[in-house]
Amino acid sequence: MLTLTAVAFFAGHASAGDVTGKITLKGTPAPEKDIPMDPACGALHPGKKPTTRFYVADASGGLADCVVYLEGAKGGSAADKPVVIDQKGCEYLPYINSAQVKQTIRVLNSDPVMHNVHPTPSADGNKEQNKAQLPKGAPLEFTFEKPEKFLRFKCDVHPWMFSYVSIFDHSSHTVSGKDGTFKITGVPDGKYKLVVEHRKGGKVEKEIEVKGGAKADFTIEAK
Ligand SMILES: [Cu+2]
Repeated sequence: MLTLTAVAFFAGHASAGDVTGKITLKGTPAPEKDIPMDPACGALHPGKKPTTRFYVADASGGLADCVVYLEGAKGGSAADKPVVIDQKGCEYLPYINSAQVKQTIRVLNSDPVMHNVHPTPSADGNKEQNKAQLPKGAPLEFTFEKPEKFLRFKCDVHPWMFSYVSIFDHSSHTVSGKDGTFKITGVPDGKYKLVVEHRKGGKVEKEIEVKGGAKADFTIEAK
């Protein structure tokens, strides 16, 4: 009986799989800071005090909002769906995103207030733009031509509003979820450098070998 691997070999197809793992926060970061929202935005958070979102970890230490990618990966699947960022309660959701070059980044306004969406890229070839968006206004769309880490979106009306989108020229990237886990799908067999970057906690990396998949866990130290 042929194993699946043997079938793939005889069919002449290289094998591929998912790269998965979990990122755990070590140590205790400084407490998040209260955001002094204006009354119109503050009213969208009844009974709550919005805070910064520098370190978002669950009870088990699983660290969200880490950008995870294969360094130097090539090509991969086309990014046919947009990355969607909402403005809700005068915050950008999600706070951390990843996208491919030329992939549509669609920014919504679910708020009853006006926002002004202002990406401020730093890589040559990525265009700074600045667009007002009416309350519950039509979506705005952005694309970027060059790879860039943590490309900042800000709102010129509300100086506390930020979102960061890391742009890649390949499809092997993702952002860790609420429980700190991640999954990069469809990675061809081979050796790679798997990199985890947290905007405040910095960068860690591991050499991995994908053979129909791979698993690697990481720790980020609070700074
Ligand atoms: Cu705003």
